[in-house]
Parts: sequence; structure tokens; C-alpha cells
Amino acid sequence: MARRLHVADAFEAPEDEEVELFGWIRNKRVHGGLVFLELRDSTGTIQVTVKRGLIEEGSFVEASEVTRESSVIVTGIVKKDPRAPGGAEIRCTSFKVIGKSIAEFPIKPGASVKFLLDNRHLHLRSPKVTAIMKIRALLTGLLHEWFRKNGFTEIHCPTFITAAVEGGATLFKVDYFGKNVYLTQSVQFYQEAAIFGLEKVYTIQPSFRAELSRTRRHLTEFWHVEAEMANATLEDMMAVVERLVGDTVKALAESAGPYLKILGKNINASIAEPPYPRIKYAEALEILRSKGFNIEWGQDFGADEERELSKEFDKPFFVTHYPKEAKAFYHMPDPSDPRVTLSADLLAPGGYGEIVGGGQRIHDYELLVQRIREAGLNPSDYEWYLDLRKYGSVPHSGFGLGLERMLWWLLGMVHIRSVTLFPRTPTRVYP
Ligand code: NSS
Repeated sequence: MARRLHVADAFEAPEDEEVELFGWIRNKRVHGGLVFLELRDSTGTIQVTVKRGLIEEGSFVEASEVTRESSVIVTGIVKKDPRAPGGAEIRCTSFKVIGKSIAEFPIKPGASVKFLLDNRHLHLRSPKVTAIMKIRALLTGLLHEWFRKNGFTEIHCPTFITAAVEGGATLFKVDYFGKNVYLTQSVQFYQEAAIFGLEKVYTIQPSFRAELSRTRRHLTEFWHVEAEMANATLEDMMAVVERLVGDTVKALAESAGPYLKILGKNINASIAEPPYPRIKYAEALEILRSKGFNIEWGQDFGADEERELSKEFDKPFFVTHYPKEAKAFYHMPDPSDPRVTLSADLLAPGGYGEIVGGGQRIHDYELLVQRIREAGLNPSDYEWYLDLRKYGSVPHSGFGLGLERMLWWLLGMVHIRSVTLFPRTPTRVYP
């Protein structure tokens, strides 16, 4: 009996072996008594030739009439052939349609970006989107592996929240049995609670931002890789981020080869090899001013500023010590210069900009109350969060990394939405 193989394994199978493949018809060309099919599965695409006379006539007719994207089972002989894409093809001995495509497949070469996004549920089958999703899954696995190997416990946090973590302007409001609650922007505060039992925790789950900014790097729903550590300083946090990014990029470069090839891309692990340069906000401000940006001290950097700044670097780099005004209330003021905070963002080089944001948290009760008030917020909305500073408080630090931002940079995509299965942006919640 023929071995049931995946396409990638069929390329490796010995010449003349009879194999059985399951997949979808990506393309068909008919030349008289010879039909060329492109058969696609989750591992790749292989050419299948169906020749009249070498196969039962009924099967030949079925193959010559098969519609694009029909699902089929093909049995055939493996033939190495340098003329075939990938260097091998299947000479069909039996052909069976499982599910016929009953309408013309709408995705065709030259389709517009909008059309492809409107038909994302169908476009997902393309080898390129499949390759991106494989790389995304590899990276997610590597991040989990890294945290586990380094003593972090995975925790799962709520998505419904009652008060802002990263400022009220980007909260999505949800009706919760007549009460207003919000979708989480970050699990940071829950992680801060969890470190008092678990010390080092991490979470990979979606965050939501009602961000109307239509940039190439913003999603309204993104996957957030967050970690928090008890008894850790800003320096400790940067050391963790540097190792996490450096190690996972290296491992990804080693394992994603076949998928990168489909995309015509390459990841050179040296682009993320630690150590990463560190500059203070004040220095970054000087660089930007020298490039003609007119920014006041205290202003946060937007997409334009980060793009220009990150063109100055060929490796990820930290921008540290942002002014209080530019950061959320929970950031620890620098004891040696209280105008700035013990914060750090990691920016990807080459125009990509921020992929990680984090820093040291305020662990003092009075100081946190004061900063909540200064931010125009109500301490009573943060009662449980303040409680954490009442019982055995400890200096602690953490960070959040945007999974899509990291992939967007590593794959050199134009738009961040390309690395998501079904992107969520201000103008897109369907399909
Ligand atoms: O707002 S952050 O800079 N920081 C936080 O949310 C902290 N509370 C995280 C923490 O310390 N636990 O967001 C962190 C990262 C940021 O660097 C981006 O990589 C990503 O989250 N991020 C986004 N990715 C895609 N789309 C949007 N809108 C977005 N916002 C943040």
C-alpha cells in the first residue's frame, strides 16, 4: 500500500516509491492528454502529472476537470525531475476529489490589498501566509521555552478590567451587566500581584488598544508577551529583555529556514546579538533635534521620531530614563533625577521602532498614591493595586513585548497586520 505522506516528505521519498498525498489543487494546466497539477498542503506544494492512458480514464477526466482549491487525494510514483519545481514530481496513478470547489476561487494574482484583507479567510491558504503563521508559531514556542527555562511561571490573567494601565485614552469600553468595564491593555498589574507568590511570571495573551492612529505598526488587538520579576531593577529587566530577544531570534533563525525561503526572506541572528546599545531619552532627544525634529522635553516619541531614531542603529537598542510626563504613573522616578523614570523601551533598528516597553515600578505606597493623583486619576480605583505596596513591598520590574511588532521587524513586513491571522485595526473587524 502507498505510504500517506505530506508534500515536504514526498520530496525526500526515494525515486519510484508509490505515495499517497492529501491536499488542495493550487493550479492546473492541461496539455492534451497531460494534466499538470500543483498540489498544496500545510508543508508545501508539489507538481503532479496525470497522463491519459497511465491512469483509469474516469480518474483522468476527474483530474482534467478539477477546479482550483478542490481538496483531493492523489496516489502516484515519486520521480526526481530537475525541471519540476523543487526537483521532484508525482506521476499520478489514482486521483480522487474529496471536496469539489463549487465556485471560482476569488483570489487571483494581482488582487488588491483590500480585496485580500476582505477575503482573509481564503487568502490564509496561500503558501506565503501559511509560512508567516508557521514562523509566528515557532517564535511563540521559543518565547514560552525561554521563559520556562529561565525560571518564569506562566500565568493567565483576566481580560475584563476596571481601570486603565496605560492611560484612559486607549481603553475599549464593554457593557458588563450594566456596569462599564474595559478590555485589558496589559496584564502588568495582575502580574505585579502574582510575583508576591511566584516571584517571576510571564504571560502571552491578547491586549487591546482603542488606538485610532492608522500607522503600519498599530493593531487594536495584539498579542502581548509580558513578564514581571520581584526584587529586580531596571538593569535586571534590560538584561532579561536582551537575552530573551537575542536567544529567541538566534533560535528562530536556526529553525525557520524552510518558511523564510517561501517568503524570500532571511533572518540573520547577528542583527539581534547582545549587547544592545543604551541611550538616555535626553540623548535621543538631541539626536532627533539634530535631525530637524521640533520636540519639547517631556514629549513621548511617536512613530515618526522612532522611525528616524532607529535608522541610526543596526541592532535593537534601549532608550532609557523617559521623563515622567511621557510615561504611565506606575513608573519609578529615578532617585538621582526625579524628572525622569527608571524606564526603558527597546527599539528595533532600521526604522521599525519600539518593540518592548517596560521598567521599574513604584514600590512605595505614598509615592504611588501621589503619582496616581498627579496623573489625574483616583486612588480609590487602584485600591487593590495599592494594597500590593502595603504588605512586604519589594522593588520590582517588568516589560511588555509586542509579538506582532517583533515579527513585523524580523520579517521586514510593510504592515504589521501581515503577521496576524485576522487583523484587527480601527477600520477592520471582519472577517
Ligand atoms: O504600552 S507598552 O509600551 N507597555 C505596556 O503595556 C506595559 N504595561 C508592559 C509591561 O511592562 N508589562 O506596550 C508594550 C509593547 C509595545 O512596546 C509594543 O511592542 C506593543 O506592546 N504594543 C502594540 N503592538 C501592536 N499594536 C499596538 N497598538 C500596540 N501597543 C503596544
